[in-house]
Amino acid sequence: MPFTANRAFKQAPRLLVSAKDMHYVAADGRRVLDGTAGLWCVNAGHGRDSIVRAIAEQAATLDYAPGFQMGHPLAFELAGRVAGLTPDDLDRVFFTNSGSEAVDSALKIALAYWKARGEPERVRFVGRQRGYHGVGFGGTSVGGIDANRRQFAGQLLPNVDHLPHTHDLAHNAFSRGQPAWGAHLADALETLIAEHGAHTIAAVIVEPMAGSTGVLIPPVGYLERLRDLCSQHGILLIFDEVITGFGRLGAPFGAQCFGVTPDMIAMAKGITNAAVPMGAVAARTHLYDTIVDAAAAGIELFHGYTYSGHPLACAAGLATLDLYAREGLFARAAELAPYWADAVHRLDDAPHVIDVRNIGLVGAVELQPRQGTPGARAFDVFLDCLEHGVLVRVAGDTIALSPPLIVSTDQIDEIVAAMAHALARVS
Ligand code: PXG
Ligand code: PLP
Repeated sequence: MPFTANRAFKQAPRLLVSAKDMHYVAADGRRVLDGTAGLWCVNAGHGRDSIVRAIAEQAATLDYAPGFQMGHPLAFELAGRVAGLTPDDLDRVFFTNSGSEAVDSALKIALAYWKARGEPERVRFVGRQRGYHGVGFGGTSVGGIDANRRQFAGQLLPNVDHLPHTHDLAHNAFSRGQPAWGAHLADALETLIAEHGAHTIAAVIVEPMAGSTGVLIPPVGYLERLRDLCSQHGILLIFDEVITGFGRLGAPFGAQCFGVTPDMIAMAKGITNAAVPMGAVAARTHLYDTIVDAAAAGIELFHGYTYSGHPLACAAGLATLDLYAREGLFARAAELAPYWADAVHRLDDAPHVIDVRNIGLVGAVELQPRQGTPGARAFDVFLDCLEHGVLVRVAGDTIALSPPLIVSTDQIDEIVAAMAHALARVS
């Protein structure tokens, strides 16, 4: 099982058998309120009729079309629709099947770009401590979660550096929205540039808001500083928006929420409301043009997946983007954000809590770890909430909350009440 304690799970399985709108139904028949949008991906809520219908109709019309040297219209239509949501000229879209594949594709596009530009020595990647960029060898290498790297440390990509993360409770505990402290941490890129030379650095990749590691919100001015340094030194900036894309922060992408435009965006999850697996990379037009124009006749980018632009995923994606627009869900997330902030910060004084942070429709409650057993207390909170009918997500000693964007204010209160009760009950 993926990222699961297999032995413990098989002793006491937790199974979900159906879902509609804001609720799952567990195998024992109990309804469970979804406080996590699945794994940050079901942004429009579950089992939405228009998406279900689009997938069913597509399966009956064109189940699969080869994507190598062939195409089908829906992939181009969806690429155009995604380009309509991305900032500036990030208008060239490459489809993958997951966020991990989107990240690895973005890293390869960066290398192909510099080779096409005649700067093949630009191969170095810079990630960030505590970053999560999926589980491919590229994503694992630029990622900065120790536990995810340790088992594979002997064979990760060479020429990778990591910026420091921005989480420091001495300075930014209990922030509402972006913390005021920490922009200077972006200056660590200057040290790496001084050490290796900008001419060796292909790209910097960061999550604008780090999700998996326990929700780290960028300090005011931090992303701007990274952008400035990258522009100054000709380094590509990649935002990994697998979680922050498609409305989670009250805008189509984190790039718009924070007002900082990268050169590529990796995305997945919410692109199809998770109904069919799909990811994508959006790149600035000149990246595409440079790679294509520099190539001899024939294939320009030696990269792609059997299921790139799969018809069912494209149908689900188009229906999903229609639904987001029809229901104004990105704007809805922005409108709910202040209510959400007030609600999650009611947990500031709950037992064991050492930090509460929020942005858009994301909240995080960080707990004092139990002596000698990191993560155990948070896991008990997760189990308690689940037992009482609310799904939350554990990342180390942090509980992450990220409900579908259709959540009601009553349901927000229900999620927070379940957390409060669980925190009062766990030891
Ligand atoms: N980048 C980022 C920023 C992600 O959050 C990936 C890449 C990889 O995507 P795929 O589709 O290959 O899983 C992710 C995925 C959690 C959790 O609970 C987060 C993710 C996946 C599963 C659980 O925080 N993020
Ligand atoms: N496109 C999609 C898919 C959306 O969900 C939204 C807003 O929720 C928008 C565009 C922007 O819509 P508006 O112009 O109403 O802000």
